Amino acid sequence: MRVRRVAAAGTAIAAMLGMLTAGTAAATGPAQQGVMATYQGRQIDLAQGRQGADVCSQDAPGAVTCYDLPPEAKLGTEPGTRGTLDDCPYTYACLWAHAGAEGRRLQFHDPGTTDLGDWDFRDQATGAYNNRAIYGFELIDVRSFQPDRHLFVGVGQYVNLSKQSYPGPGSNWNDRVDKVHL
Ligand SMILES: [Ca+2]
Repeated sequence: MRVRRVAAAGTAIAAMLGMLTAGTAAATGPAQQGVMATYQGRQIDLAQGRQGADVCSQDAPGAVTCYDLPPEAKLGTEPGTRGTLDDCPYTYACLWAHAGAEGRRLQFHDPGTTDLGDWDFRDQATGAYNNRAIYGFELIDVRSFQPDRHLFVGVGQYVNLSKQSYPGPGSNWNDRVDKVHL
């Protein structure tokens, strides 16, 4: 719509003014949002924190639900307890904050690239499990002025990232993942 109006104005100056106006509107708009999720009957912006949610699940394009596990199922989401890989639903790619299916979990169903900063989970993953029916997924460490690093997780594979070597003396992939690509 805006493009058509600018074209009708017919001058480069008008086009520039239009761009400037759009830029000003963007700069004065609300703070950039992360992923919006449904949690306890309301919408939360995950980039502002998960507000205590045990699990956040991307179940369909644009559909993210966070929830708390019932007390008897808390095992795995509290520090020092253990869940199992079966906590990751079939057809999902899962990330945990700690190794051994322990800690808070994110799970992704649909293809796409997810910036974990939008999920309050950047540089936090330690466990990754691929319970998808087919296709692997990639974990990505974003680096400034250097190529990003990628780690592939095959179907049925569990990776303890703290035991996954990363280039550099004594380095590993723990707490490095910035993006997930399905
Ligand atoms: Ca990183």
